Amino acid sequence: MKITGAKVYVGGPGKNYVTLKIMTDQGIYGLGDATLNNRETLPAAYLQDYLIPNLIGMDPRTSEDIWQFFYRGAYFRGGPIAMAAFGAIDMALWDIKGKLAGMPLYQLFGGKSRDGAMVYAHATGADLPDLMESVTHYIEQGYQAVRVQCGIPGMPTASYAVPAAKGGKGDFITDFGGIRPKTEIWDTDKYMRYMPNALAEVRQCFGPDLKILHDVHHRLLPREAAEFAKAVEPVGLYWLEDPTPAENQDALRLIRHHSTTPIAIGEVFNSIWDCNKLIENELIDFIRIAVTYAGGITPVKRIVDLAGMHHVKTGFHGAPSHSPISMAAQAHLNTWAPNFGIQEYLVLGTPECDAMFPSEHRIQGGMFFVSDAPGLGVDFDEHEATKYEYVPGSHPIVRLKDGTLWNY
Ligand code: GCO
Ligand code: MG
Repeated sequence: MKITGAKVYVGGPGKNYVTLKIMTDQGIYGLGDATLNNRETLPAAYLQDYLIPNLIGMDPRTSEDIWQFFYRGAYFRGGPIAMAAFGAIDMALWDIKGKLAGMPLYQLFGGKSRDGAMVYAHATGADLPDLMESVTHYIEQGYQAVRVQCGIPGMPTASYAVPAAKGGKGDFITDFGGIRPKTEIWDTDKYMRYMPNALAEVRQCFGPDLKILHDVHHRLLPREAAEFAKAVEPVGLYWLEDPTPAENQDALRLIRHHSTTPIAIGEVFNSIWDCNKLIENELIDFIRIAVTYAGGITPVKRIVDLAGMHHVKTGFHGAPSHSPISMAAQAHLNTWAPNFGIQEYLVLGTPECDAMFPSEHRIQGGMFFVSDAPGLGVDFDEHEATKYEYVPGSHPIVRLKDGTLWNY
């Protein structure tokens, strides 16, 4: 069996999805997602200029060797651009393998460990009452878990995932205003004073059963993160996400030493080497890796197994920048993983998105039910895709009030 060709498409309804289609001499094709939010043209170029010319003629069933060929063969290992490109190839090869076997991918991993996988949605508000409304909206749809973010009184600008004005939509992670970022102004003291009480009010309002998650989005220093994690202990968070950047990983011990609040980290990691120490030292409770920019199903499955040995559960990244293809790859892993925790799920089931990526996967009552179609179980309508063009966008940047650049 041979790969005869591959195409890359950039664009989509409201998002620049990077979609890879790998064709074979047996008529079976595989699909992969290389979307790297706000840098979409780069994995696409890597695929087009270097990887696809090498893929032609390879046997798609040798997915492990192909992964090693590209990863080791690059010499300069890792990085989000390369790993997103390898990730798309790997997903597409697993898709082909599943179609050849006539089985959904979860069967190739070891079968079902559960029927539905719990997902969480993003509730947000310009202020606390707005946030409460947003949480209510998701609870009414049957969600058992909700990530909560809200505006902070006196904060100079709206911050991560929060609308600027009441009633506004705030969960954007891409500003399509071009490649020059807009600026957010951040004040740690105001956040530290306000947010623990706001989270306590959410708990009080919705009772003990709701799983409440909160994303600090890398804004705190390790000591501040430890103080915050301790302060929110009575809330009983399901997780506290990215309390501090995970570059200096030893610093995370400070959080562990001062609190039992569960910690979720990993959405910006690209390989097992970014998280093996965090997992082995049991400094986190959830690993937030994504099958796109962590290099595909092959390496992520190894991370899931390592995590399982250390009581770390999965909580794969699922920001709206992921296409239904990588979300399906993660859904198959979620169906199998013995140490599954939760899945962030934000691919909005708009008619446009469903038309571009038809599938039988479904979300009901805050649970994701994977379809039994062979492979990933998602198709790609190339004709639909031609309706969309690449739109340049960027993440905001963050500054402190005195102008110092901070972490988005
Ligand atoms: C999340 C993330 C995202 C990121 C985004 C950046 O938890 O969903 O923090 O919202 O900001 O993926 O591209
Ligand atoms: Mg996050």
